[in-house]
Amino acid sequence: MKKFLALVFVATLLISCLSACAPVTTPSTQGTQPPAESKLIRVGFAQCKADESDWRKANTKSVQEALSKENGFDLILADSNNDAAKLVSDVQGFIDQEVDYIIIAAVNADGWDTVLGNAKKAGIPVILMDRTINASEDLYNCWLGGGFYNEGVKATDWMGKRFAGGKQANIVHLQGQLGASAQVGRTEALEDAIGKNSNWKLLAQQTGEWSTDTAKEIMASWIQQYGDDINCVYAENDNMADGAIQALEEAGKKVGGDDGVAIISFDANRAYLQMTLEGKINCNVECNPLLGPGVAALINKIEGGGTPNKKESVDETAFYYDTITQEVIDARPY
Ligand code: GZL
Repeated sequence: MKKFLALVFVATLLISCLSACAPVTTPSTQGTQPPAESKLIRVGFAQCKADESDWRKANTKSVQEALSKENGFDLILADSNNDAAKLVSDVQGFIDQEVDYIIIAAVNADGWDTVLGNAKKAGIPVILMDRTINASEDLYNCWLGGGFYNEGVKATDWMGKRFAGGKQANIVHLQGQLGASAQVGRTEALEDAIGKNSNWKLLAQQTGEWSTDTAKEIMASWIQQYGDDINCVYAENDNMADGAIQALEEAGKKVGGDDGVAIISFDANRAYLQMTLEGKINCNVECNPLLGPGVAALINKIEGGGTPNKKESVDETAFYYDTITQEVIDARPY
């Protein structure tokens, strides 16, 4: 009998051990279905020009991915082709369609009072993404983007080191599309720094319209005019910095590095961080285009009855030819 009881005890112990080790099977969850069409939050997205630059492509993709049907949104994209008047009429079109929210990536900082007044009358919340505008703060719910003036300060701080000890800086300045807040902020930072440094001289300034080809043509004409006097290019985005580099190299000029024409750029897209690692771009200041998740969070906060801060700027950094590494670049999301 004792043997029998011992066997039962061991068997019981063995069964309980085996069941404790068995994999825990979670009940199979139904595939998550996006909400019914009628439940989706309809969002009108007025974009400057969806494919204008590497930055803009990454920005457009970020919004489309974050405001997907799976995430509960019905996103309608309007592309103004960088035409400020068309962008305003695109916003009016969203008001007429009675969307639930409007996102604006403004081509120009001016010209917003009337259409935003119409959005307010229609009770449609407006979120400014990326660019700021010159309009009363009660005409939009919030702004999410980069600090353009501070980006420019990061660049001019580096220039201060490059041209330390009174070394002459002869600068050519490729501006973004005139009137865009990114252009305004980055230009103001350079002009303020030039005013503070008597050894800095602005040889030429012109908009390259954010475009590689336009910047290349302008830079080629400046090389004809100023030749070897040019020792610094301040380009307000990566695409224009690339155009300037192409023109300089085709003219046989040394670019970047310790003793070439110093190249300043903005946006820090991956391909141009590679050029920074190669030493062709000396200082590349980040401007984060991945604003989609932040915009989706702002809309969800308003949907939930919350009030977002009027301004939410994203953290940004800068990269330098003599400290950047391939590991840093490989870890970057764009
Ligand atoms: C910056 C963004 C600028 C980029 C350019 O937030 O508005 O516009 O720096 C883009 O590349 O065209």
